[in-house]
Amino acid sequence: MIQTERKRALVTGTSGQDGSYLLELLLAKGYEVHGMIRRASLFNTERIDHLYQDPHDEGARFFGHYGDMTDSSVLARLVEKIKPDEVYNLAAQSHVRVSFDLPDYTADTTAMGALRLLDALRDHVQRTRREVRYYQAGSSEMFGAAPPPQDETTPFHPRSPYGVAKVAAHWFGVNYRESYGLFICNGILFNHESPRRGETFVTRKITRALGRIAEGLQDKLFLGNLDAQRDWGFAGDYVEAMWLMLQQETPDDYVVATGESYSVRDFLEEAFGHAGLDWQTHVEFDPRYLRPAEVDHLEGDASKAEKALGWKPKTSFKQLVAMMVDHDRDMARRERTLVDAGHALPQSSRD
Ligand code: NDP
Ligand code: GDR
Repeated sequence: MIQTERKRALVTGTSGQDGSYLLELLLAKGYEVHGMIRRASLFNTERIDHLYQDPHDEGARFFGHYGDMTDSSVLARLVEKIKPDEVYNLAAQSHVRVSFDLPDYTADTTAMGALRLLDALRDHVQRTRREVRYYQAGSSEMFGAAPPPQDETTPFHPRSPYGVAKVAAHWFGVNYRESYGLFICNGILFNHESPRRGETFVTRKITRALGRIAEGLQDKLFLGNLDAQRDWGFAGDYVEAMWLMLQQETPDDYVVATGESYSVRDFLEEAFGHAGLDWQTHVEFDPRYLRPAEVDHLEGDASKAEKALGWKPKTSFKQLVAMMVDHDRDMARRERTLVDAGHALPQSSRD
């Protein structure tokens, strides 16, 4: 019997929201997956701990490696050592408002990091003549001020250091594809959320606070601009589009979105409504959460992805909100039990 070799994937940003869903997808498809993890003084792998496999075990298919997008030598070493068939570049300083505080670092990880990885790939492919397929995690933030609906032909007009860095990473990808014939796909993904979403993004900030409010653990939620409109989908659906892009005959760039947009106020209405609460009695304005330049309205047209990849979102806005609220109410109930048992929980100020 002919034994076909397993596909090997290298994923940066493995410990993030999308990394965790992509890891599940690739492992379910039989891949050997190598995840790049950056060193932190505390464990930062909570989202992927359930996927941990002892590398000593025969049959282990997930392997973690220390690395950082700011360190070109480790990127080159990982590509050489792993010899991946597919590379998914998900690592980034991904918080838009924080990118105004950390513009240099954001550009270094998000734009230059992508370039470093592409360069490692280029050397590897030129030397070994192997085909390696590369996915770049681009963002609707690249469209910024361009009016909706946005698709692959919409000109970019980014409004933050993060958006500008993602535009650079996008064009580095296009340039390396055109210059060196590499198989590079740029995904242009609109906002996607889940119960694993970082707690400082607005959807999760709302559902976490809502759970705690329902359990009497906090009373107020401070937010910035409630008028911004976003096209929110479910992260679990979106990682499938990433994988599909790399399975095509030719590399291309695709918008991935639901085609519907809602304001932050709509999200509050839907989330608090699902829990039978009135958001207006709990939400207060804090100008700290305003951005120097805002992106007002994102709504994607993903018809190209539907036609070429056969991809469509499976989860509706209503289902997404309910999933996040139910998860975070459950989390708050557990927190309540600990508090009732006399454990004082520290309040996080990182919002
Ligand atoms: P997260 O912020 O949840 O995850 C980002 C990941 O990048 C984390 O694993 C993080 O590590 C890692 N990382 C950050 N800086 C570095 C660095 N210097 N070196 C190595 N790793 C680093 O983002 P998401 O999972 O939501 O998004 C994945 C990618 O998709 C990002 O590039 C994001 O910009 C992009 N994107 C996201 C969208 C969304 O709506 N979620 C939409 C469009 C694009 P650690 O865990 O240690 O912090
Ligand atoms: P975004 O997501 O900037 O779209 O980037 P975020 O959830 O941070 O903001 C969405 C909108 O909500 C408004 N907002 C607030 N945002 C936060 N974080 N905190 C608040 O208190 C708050 N109040 C109002 C914002 O002004 C904004 O208009 C996300 C990230 O995942 C990027 O990495 C990704 O590329 C894009 O989505 C697509």
